[in-house]
Amino acid sequence: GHHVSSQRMRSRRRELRTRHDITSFAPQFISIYESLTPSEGEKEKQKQLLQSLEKLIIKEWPNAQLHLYGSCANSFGASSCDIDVCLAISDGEIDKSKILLRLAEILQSDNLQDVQALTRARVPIVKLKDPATGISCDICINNILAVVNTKLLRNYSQIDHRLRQLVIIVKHWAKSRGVNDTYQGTLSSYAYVLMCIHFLQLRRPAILPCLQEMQPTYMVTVDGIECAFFDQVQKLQHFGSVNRESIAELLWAFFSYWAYHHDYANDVISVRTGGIISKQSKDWTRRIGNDRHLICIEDPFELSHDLGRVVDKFTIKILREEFERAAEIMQYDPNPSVRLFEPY
Ligand code: 3AT
Ligand code: MG
Repeated sequence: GHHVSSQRMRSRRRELRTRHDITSFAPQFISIYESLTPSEGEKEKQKQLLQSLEKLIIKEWPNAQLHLYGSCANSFGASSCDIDVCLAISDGEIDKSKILLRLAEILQSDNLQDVQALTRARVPIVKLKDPATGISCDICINNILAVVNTKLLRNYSQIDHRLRQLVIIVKHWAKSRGVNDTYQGTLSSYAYVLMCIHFLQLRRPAILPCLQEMQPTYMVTVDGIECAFFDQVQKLQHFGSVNRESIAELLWAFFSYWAYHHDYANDVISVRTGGIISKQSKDWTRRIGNDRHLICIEDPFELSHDLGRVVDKFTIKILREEFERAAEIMQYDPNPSVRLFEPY
């Protein structure tokens, strides 16, 4: 089976020349993108919820701070997405479970709905729903690295608007096709964002720079990890403008890369270096415990962390078949912006 399929792939690789009319589909993709982005009204509601949470929390922990992270803060959120909040408490040694349970108590007595403390989760959180706005919210404690990686992602999105278009459409595709669920062995939204940033770093001419390779203007040390990058992105407004590719061409090339060109056996994609590095150099060539490294996506700060480690030998097949399906639709379908998002 394997031999046949790699032969099939080689022949496909020859076949796929950029579709001559690909750019004519850009308006359809742009309108899908626009229908998915949250309105100002929704953003305003999120802000209000954050402010009311802040009031409650400051009463109990006067030195605490609340930070938004994840898709509500990295600019890659679709409408009606949940908000992710990080409660930062720097009181030396803290007992996260105790704080979460106390937090749940406070929220419950303020009439928030569905309050639940998940103290045994990989990232322990309190969940809640605001009855006034219907917005759901997860609160975690001292997950500062997530706040910093959210800032990196947001800063990238401020350089070229095509990143936000690409991510929102790729996430919509992944959710429609059932390949955006780490519990089922497919990839997180965070992983898809890194794949999109990396892809735009590698276009020629490049659409995105590598912020971590530039002179740092932002530096923090979090949990012993130095996070440093150039964050004066207003100076990079024209960085990608030499490249005139439309969102339709980029989607075509993105799926074609992950379907036919990525070297799954040897390569790691690395936003940190703006390039491809080898599995060998990271010692990601063998399975260790449950880490299989079948698709390798390096975290920009936690360098030993492979965002693809949730993927197993069954789900890698599903994922690659979905990339191939998407690439073929982008190549041949008379109406790619419809079939691409068909529920699986
Ligand atoms: P959705 O719109 O909710 O699907 P999201 O951007 O909020 O997308 P996630 O819910 O997957 O993405 O994750 C929330 C944030 O948590 C994103 C990132 O800042 C952080 N994060 C998620 N997974 C990881 C990870 N494996 N390593 C480090 N940070 C992570
Ligand atoms: Mg989220």
